[in-house]
Amino acid sequence: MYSLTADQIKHFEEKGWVGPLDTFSLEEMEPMKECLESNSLMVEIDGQYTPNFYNNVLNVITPRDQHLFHKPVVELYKSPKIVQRLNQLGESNLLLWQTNIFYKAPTQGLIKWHQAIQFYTASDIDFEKKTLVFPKDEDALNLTVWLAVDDATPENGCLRFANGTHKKEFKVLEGALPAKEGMFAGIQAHKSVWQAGKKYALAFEFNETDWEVEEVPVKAGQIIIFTERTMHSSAINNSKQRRLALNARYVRPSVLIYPGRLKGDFIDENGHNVQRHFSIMVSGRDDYGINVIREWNDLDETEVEFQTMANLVRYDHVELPADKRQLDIYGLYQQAVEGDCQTEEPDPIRHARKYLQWQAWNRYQGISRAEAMQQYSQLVATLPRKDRKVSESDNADAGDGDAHKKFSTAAEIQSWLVSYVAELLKIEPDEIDVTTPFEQCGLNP
Ligand SMILES: O=C(O)CCC(=O)C(=O)O
Ligand SMILES: [Fe+2]
Repeated sequence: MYSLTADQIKHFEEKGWVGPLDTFSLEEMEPMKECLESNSLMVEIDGQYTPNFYNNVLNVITPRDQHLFHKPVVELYKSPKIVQRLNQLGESNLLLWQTNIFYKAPTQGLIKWHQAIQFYTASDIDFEKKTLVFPKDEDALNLTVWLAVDDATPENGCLRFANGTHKKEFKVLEGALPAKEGMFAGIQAHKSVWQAGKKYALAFEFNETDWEVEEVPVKAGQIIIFTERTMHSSAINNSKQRRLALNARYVRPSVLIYPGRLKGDFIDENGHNVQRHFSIMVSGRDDYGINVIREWNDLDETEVEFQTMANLVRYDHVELPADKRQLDIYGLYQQAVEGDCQTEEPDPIRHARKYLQWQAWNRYQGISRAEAMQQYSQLVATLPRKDRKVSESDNADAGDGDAHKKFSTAAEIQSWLVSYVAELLKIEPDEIDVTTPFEQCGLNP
């Protein structure tokens, strides 16, 4: 039983947060760490390197809700080591509804003072738009569990809390802070995704000198739990290494999550389409029936395979082939995600590449999205891997442990590819003629 001591509960009630709490060993953290590292790509935005994460259920680049697709992430947040402690603080019926990645590259990462509650009861896209509707006769409860993936220190920008602020709601100053100076402007991934296209960010009437501020260093595998009202912030990463952390939010099932859904409005406050979003009951039961609650996402096998293969391309784990087949990959991807091409024919002279891509997409006109997904997966499976880092679901699909093997020669790569392709085509490996290019192995339409 992972329980909080009476002193820890008192600390939480008085200060609005408790931690650091020993929770996971480094070995227990490893699958999640490996998963996030292989499913991200460092990109340069405005001169700063930042990881891009793609959400395979919501189909958008975002550091949010990776747990909807990646089991190593969700498993940690469903763990009794976390949930039993939350039960002591909140109540027995809890839904896990959101996770976020906070990646601070060196010299980045200032996060200004904020209270989580305002992000969900107002919004920085539209102050009327809400993410959570709390029942009128209940105290709002939206607990955050912040998990350190790397050690967080005062030098690299660990969390700071303003003790006792959870007992107060701070006034929101509408239209006072331009979006580019908002809370999360110090983290490129958040700025370029969450604040993109917005005019204003949330701003609070809050002065840190009025409060006792406490900085909380945390070791990898430890958590901090805090409430929806506790004011928190974190400083710039002044170290030479990244500072990676993951948080999750939990509410009671009586809280309506994404109320717009009921009216067919699936665009949330970050501009993400949440039609396929779901919450996970991590303890107790749901007596309300107002939310989309599932054990796991609704992607079928074909789509999981497709997303896994698309991640290999997105995260640069495969060598892309030269032109024609690269265009096939593009065309199949578009057909799989969007169906038939509806866009206008680009000018072949002025936008030559766009025109070729448009043509490639149109080549698959009329085939179903599932068929396009299958063809895409088969095609990507033939591409040589750049490294052997693969996602968890990909490991599971390989099923024979081969996914961990390191290849050092072209012959080894060829032999692995041949057996893999043979398996896909349901033929014997020696039926594949390795002297002719793979295009002739029946993988292409
Ligand atoms: O990781 C950080 O520094 C900030 C995290 C945060 O704002 C949160 O978990 O709500
Ligand atoms: Fe926060």
